[in-house]
Amino acid sequence: MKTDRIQSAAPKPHEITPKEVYLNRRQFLALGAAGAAAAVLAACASAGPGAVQPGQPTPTPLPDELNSFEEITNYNNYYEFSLDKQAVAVLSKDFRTRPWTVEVGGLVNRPQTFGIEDLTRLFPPEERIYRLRCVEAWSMVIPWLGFPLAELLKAVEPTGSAKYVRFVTLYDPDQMPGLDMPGYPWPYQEGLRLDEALHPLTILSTGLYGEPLLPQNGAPLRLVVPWKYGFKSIKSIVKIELVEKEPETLWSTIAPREYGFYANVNPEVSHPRWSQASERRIGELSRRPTLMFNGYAEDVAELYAGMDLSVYY
Ligand SMILES: Nc1nc2c(c(=O)[nH]1)N[C@H]1C(S)=C(S)[C@@H](COP(=O)(O)O)O[C@H]1N2
Ligand SMILES: [Mo]
Repeated sequence: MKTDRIQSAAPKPHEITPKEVYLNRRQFLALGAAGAAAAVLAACASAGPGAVQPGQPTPTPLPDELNSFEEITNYNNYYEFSLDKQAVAVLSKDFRTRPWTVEVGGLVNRPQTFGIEDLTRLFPPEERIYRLRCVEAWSMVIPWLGFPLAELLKAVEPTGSAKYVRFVTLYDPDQMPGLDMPGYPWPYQEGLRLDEALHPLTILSTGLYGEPLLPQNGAPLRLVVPWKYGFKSIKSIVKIELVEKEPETLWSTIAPREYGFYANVNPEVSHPRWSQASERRIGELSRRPTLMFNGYAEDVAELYAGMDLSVYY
């Protein structure tokens, strides 16, 4: 990815001095749901599914600060490499992210295979600062670079029968030592309902902190769905398929009671083995309360109108 294409003047990881720039942008862009929706609406002109509910500001009980580049790139869940979060960076160091193609097909009028360079040329990355809340109850704040998944999906023209989107990670035992582990139905797969996939907050990320993604964060292309538990944000994607039925996912295959298809962040619904009411923000000493839909309720709650959120965990 050519970083000179990036519009935002994002600082390099070692240039942390312009933090105010990030903090100001953060307040506007993403962490306040209203700000994010306003930015999205300004960009899209039409009130899409992310429309702001007037008069309902999202309560932000504690200020959010960006996690450091070092934190974001050295504490990773990427089971294809290791279950040890601090070992992933080293084990994935030589992962080959070029050449790389992403096959986009299924129930679409214009199936296409995109080279990774085609994607960043067609859909120039923009900055999105989002919270990432892992189902294990830790969290970070990450300045992603990426583009709305909706733009890619529109380019392939989903047919009327497409209802879900299925995502698949690369399966390469030569490069991914964790694939030897028994008990995991590789390749890693995830899915979204089509309206979730088209939501303006849903992005495909190609970078963070103004730099191309490193392998441990899912280079060269990973999904980011900020209101869902982190396991939905599938890494190193090689295939995106529009389908009619709810797709199987790796985690819901292994433990359906623990990792449901929707996996919306919900402080009121406990994981069977621990509470989800609070979280440990990496770099902080005390826990902070977990926010409904990870703080993006204003933008996304309407996607689930009429659904019993305690059941659709
Ligand atoms: N292919 C793949 N994608 C994955 C995972 C994984 O093990 N394999 N882990 C998920 C989980 S549980 C989380 S919390 C996030 C972590 O993203 P990060 O390491 O970039 O912070 O990636 C998600 N995407
Ligand atoms: Mo996670």
